[in-house]
Amino acid sequence: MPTEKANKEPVDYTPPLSPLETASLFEAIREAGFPLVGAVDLALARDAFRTHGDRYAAWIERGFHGEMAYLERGLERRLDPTLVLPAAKSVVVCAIPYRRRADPVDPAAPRYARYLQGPDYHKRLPEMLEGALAAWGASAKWKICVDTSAVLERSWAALAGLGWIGKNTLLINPKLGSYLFLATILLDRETGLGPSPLPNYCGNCTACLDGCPTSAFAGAGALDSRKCISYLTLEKRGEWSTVDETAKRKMGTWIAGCDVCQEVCPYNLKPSRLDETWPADARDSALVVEWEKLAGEDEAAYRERVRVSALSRVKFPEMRRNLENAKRNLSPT
Ligand code: B12
Repeated sequence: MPTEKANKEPVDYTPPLSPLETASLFEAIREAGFPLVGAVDLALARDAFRTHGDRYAAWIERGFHGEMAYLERGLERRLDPTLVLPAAKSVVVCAIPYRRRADPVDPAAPRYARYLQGPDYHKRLPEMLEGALAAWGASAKWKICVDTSAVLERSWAALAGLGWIGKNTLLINPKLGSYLFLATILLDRETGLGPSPLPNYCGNCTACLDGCPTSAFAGAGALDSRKCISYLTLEKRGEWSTVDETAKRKMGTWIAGCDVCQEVCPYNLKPSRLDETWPADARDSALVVEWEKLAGEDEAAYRERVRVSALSRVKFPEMRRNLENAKRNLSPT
C-alpha cells in the first residue's frame, strides 16, 4: 500500500542521484577535459547562497554594472536558479584552465586578454559538457549555462568548493589559479552534496587591488565595472564619454579585455601542468597584433576574422575606438 507521503509526491518527483551516479557524472565531466568539478543541492545551499544574492543586489544598487542592463534585468533569476530551470534541484559546477601560454609581452603591441585564445568558450564548453552528459547516460533533465545565462557562476563554484572568490572577484583555485572558465549544469536531481566552501587564501595580499591600472576596485571583492578595462573594451558600447583622460591613458595597449588583476596574483605565477588542456587551434588567428593590419581592416574583414572567436562580442566601431586609444597610448603624454 502506498504511504501517505508517497501519495503527496509532486508529479515531477525525481529521485536523488546515488553516490555512484554522482561519481560517474563527475568522472564523465573530468574525462571531457574539466579538471575541476563539484556540485551543490539548491535546498542545502539556500542559506549560504543568500549572502551571495545579497552581495549581487547591493552591487547592482551601487550601479557597478554600468550599462550591462542584462545584469539588472536578470536579478531575480540569478537569485533563484529554478527560474532558469524550474525542475532544478542541484548545480554542478565545472572549471577548465584556459591559459595556454604566457605571452611574451611586447610593450608596443596591442594586447588581448588570455581568455580570448582558442575557440569561443560560449560554444565549445557546452559542446564538451553535452558530450559528457550523453556519456553519463543517466535519466535527468539539465540546462548547461556558460557565461550568458542568468546564473551566478562564481558563487556556485565557490559553494561547490572549486576555489574561493578573491579580492579581484575571480574564483581562485589553490592549485590552478584563476585563469579558468566556469560552466554550470542545472540538474533536476539532488546529489546530497551541501556547500563545501574553501577558506579564502588571499590573506593580506592586495596585489590585484593595487595593480589595477584604472583603480577599478572600490574595495576587496567590489569591482566597479565602469572603470574596469575589461568592461570598457568588451562591454561598453559607443564612446567612453564618462571615462576621464587619465584613465584612458592608463588603459595602455589593451584592446580586448584585461588580465592585470590576474597577472599580479601570486596564485597565477607558477605555471600549471594543465595549461595545455584548452585547445590550441587556428582560431588564434583572430587575435591579430600587427598595427598596420588592424588599421587597414574594414568591417567585413573584421567580422570574418572574429566570427569563430569570443572576440566577436566586440563590434567593429568599438574595436576602432579601442585601437585608437591603445595606439595613442604608445606615445608619451
Ligand atoms: C558581468 C561579467 C563581467 C563584468 C563584471 C565583472 C564582475 N567582477 O562582476 C566584466 C565585463 C567587468 C567582466 C570582466 C571579466 N570577466 Co567576466 N563575467 C561576467 C558574468 C557574465 C557575470 C558576473 C557577475 O554576475 N557579476 C556581478 C558581481 C556582483 O559578481 P561578483 O563580483 O563575482 O560577486 C558575486 C560572487 O562572486 C560573490 N562574492 C564575491 N565576493 C564574495 C565574498 C564573500 C565573502 C561572499 C560570501 C561572496 C562573494 O557574491 C557576488 C554575488 O554572487 C560572469 C559569468 C556568469 N554568468 O557568472 C563572467 C565571468 C565572471 N567572467 C569571467 C572572466 C574570465 C572575466 C575576465 C577575466 C575577462 C578578461 N580577462 O577581461 C574579466 C575579469 C575582471 C574582474 N576582476 O572581474 C569568468 C571568471 C572565471 C573566474 N576564474 O572567476 C566568468 C565566470 C565567465 C566564465 N563562464 O568563465 N566580467
